[in-house]
Amino acid sequence: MTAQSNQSAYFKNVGKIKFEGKDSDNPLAYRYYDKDAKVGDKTLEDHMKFAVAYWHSFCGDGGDPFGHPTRPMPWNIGNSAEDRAKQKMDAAFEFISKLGLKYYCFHDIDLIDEGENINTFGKRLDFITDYALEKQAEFDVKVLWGTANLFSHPRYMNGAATNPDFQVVAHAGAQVKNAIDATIKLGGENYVFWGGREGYMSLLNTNMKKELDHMAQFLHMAKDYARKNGFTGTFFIEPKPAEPTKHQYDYDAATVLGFLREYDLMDDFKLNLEVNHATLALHTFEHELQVAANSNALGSIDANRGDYQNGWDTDQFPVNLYELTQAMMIILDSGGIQGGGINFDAKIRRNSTDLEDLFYAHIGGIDLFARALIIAHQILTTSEYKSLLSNRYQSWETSAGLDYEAGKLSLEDLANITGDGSHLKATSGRQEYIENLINRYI
Ligand code: XLS
Ligand code: NI
Ligand code: NI
Repeated sequence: MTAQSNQSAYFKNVGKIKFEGKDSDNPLAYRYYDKDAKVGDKTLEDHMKFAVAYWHSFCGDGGDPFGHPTRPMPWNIGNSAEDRAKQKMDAAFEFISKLGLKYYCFHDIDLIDEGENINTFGKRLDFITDYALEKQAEFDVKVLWGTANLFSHPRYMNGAATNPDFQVVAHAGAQVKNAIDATIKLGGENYVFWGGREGYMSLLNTNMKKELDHMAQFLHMAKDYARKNGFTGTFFIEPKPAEPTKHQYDYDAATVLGFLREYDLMDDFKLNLEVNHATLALHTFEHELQVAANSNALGSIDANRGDYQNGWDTDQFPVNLYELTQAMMIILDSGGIQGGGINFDAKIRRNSTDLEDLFYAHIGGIDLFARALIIAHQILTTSEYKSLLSNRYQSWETSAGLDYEAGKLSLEDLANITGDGSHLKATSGRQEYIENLINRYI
């Protein structure tokens, strides 16, 4: 803890995590994340804007459908919701500042328990956000994004903005209004919508078109309210194909972009892409990044990884350098993340029960991102990679190719140009050659 704070430390065995370089064998040090080091024209810290996810790190207790909580959470005691919320926040800010990070992300219900109704919850949010403002100032920590949890409470079992019952939609609206107020009050840079229950289990009881129209209406109302109240940040939609519903409306990046265009939301919304959600949709993460970047909508990232042997959102911390390097190549080449950052939407395993495990997990993830970014930058700026890629499309630089791209050719023209087709030759895609190139830089 810093000298200013009079709270007792929760992570007593851990001090401030420092950069010690790649030869360090200290498990509680950064080996690659030297936050002030420059990659290209930006520091590592500015490239990545790492955030800690309040829910996994300070609320998740290790319980699963087969077993009880396992996790020691010394902050989770106290007589009142207010006491518990303050202690949790003390632990969170101690953790974030010891990691040397600048951001966190939250759902409304992560900050404090809801209580008996939406009015109680509103008052409690006012209380805990007052405290959060003090902590943010003390530790120089900011909100990357806020959101409302519209999926845990039983009232949302049939959906929130897409609920068949208008009264539930109205309740969701009240909750989002409060969550937007909280985000604005805390200076949040972005606001996220992840549609946990926005989708369906069976089409037999679902009017899909009506639900999609309602969801779009809801997003417009949320955006209008936030703008009216001075919010200048970006709204993000976080795609996920399934879980908890069988068919999530925000299936993947391409689906969400189609939705945003259909309902005229592209000016205010971008995408928050999560690694494990991409792989659940049977895409690579870099595919999702590229789809978003194509539409100038690569807003933010939820960092984690899935498990290739099962089909769940396991939300593990990232460990795969080759895969992450490919992702960072897309991010760098498309001009970077727009407005958001890299939020560790990841949880330690149920049997990781030392308080320090949360540090190891984040240090590993942060170092991996730093390393992947440095390598990706080298590949893009010093290797033959970019020219290999552009050479593959060289034929488009001919006058016929340029005419095609400018829309000046017809199918008859193509038939004339190709003649009898006898001049076509096989051109290798050289995939293995390029795969080896990436590995050389790693
Ligand atoms: C769940 C989502 C969730 C969002 C925020 O799978 O990843 O954690 O990021 O509601
Ligand atoms: Ni997420
Ligand atoms: Ni997820």
